[in-house]
Amino acid sequence: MELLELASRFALKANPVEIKPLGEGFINDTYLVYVEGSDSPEYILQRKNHIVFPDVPAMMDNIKKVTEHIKSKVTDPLRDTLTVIPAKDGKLYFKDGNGNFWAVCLFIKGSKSFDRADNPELAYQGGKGLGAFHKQVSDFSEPLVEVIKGFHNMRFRINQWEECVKRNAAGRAASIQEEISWVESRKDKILDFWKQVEDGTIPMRVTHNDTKISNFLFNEADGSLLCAIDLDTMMSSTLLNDLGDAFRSYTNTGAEDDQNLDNVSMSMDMFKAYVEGYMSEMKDSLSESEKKYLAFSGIVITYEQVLRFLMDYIDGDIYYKTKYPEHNLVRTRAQYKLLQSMEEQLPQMEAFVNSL
Ligand code: ADP
Ligand code: GN1
Ligand code: MG
Repeated sequence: MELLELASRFALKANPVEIKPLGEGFINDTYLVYVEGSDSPEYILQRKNHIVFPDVPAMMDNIKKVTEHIKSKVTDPLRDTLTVIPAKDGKLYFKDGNGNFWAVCLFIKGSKSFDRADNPELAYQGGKGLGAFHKQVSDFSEPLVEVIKGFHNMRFRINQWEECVKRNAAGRAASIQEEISWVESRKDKILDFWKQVEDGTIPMRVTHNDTKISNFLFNEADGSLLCAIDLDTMMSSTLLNDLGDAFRSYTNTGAEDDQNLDNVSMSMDMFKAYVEGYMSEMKDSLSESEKKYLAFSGIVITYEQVLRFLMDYIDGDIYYKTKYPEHNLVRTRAQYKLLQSMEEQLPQMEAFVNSL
């Protein structure tokens, strides 16, 4: 089916006239939609990956409920969160003849996004934005569907990892023994931490679960944070997962898939700025256990990302979009370099959090 025809299945304000690809997401395909009578994009059209998200209707229901909740709290409901545009039949998605699921939301004008934080002010705004988001959803009490089973559940991930290495689906395990040992040698430490989520010491809350910098929109005019986007993975989790994933993204001095490992390290300046921004919104709402593990959360999620990229390499590159044959291995090594940098700087990171 033509993209224009797909877009026309949704309740747009005018006929769609042009569609352009957008973004570098690893999971979905994202497009800008232009309509009659307007020179700028009015909507975002996305093919939601139904292999990764097995129940797209339930996922869209999550997004609709949470964004409606946020809209009731903000000053500009059309810019301060996503707006889901239903299909003409009222559903929150359209399923095409090939079994693909499509969804549309409003394009937020005057916004911009980043792939990397190159100054502390941006990191501060990002942290403040995540804090504001956590505050907005803190009293959302309806149950959310678990859109991806065990998504940031470390015990689930480590079990999945062990099965993956045993299966050795693409026959690559023998050539990456060193990389495998990076994951193996840290399993116990990560599970020791995770036990505190399992026994309730660290609370479950409504969280975003994909808080990399490109999943937030900033105001083009003044650089302030507008809102969290890419809400597909919203579900119940610990907010430490959101913080950890944000540290993994905002503090990296290199790219997530940097081939030059000398570029990659954890920037203490970005970490401090991000935490300051976050605390400006959430300081009084965190439990003692959340504060205690705040700095460590970066290690947890970066470890998980090493595991996930390497697992996908072992499986034969079936989950993440890749641009070249060894891409997942390059990603693994770059994330491992970041993990080591976080491990080295953990005492300073913890001291900073304690000083606030
Ligand atoms: P993906 O799943 O491919 O990562 P995202 O939802 O994160 O898709 O969107 C990719 C990029 O598209 C974002 O980083 C942002 O630049 C832009 N974008 C997405 N949604 C909107 C929106 N509603 N308004 C403006 N820009 C958007
Ligand atoms: C994926 O969809 P995108 O590109 O925002 C992934 C995240 C990873 C991230 C790594 C549903 O995010 O979990 O952290 O890539 N999303 C899913 O860049 O697996
Ligand atoms: Mg994204």
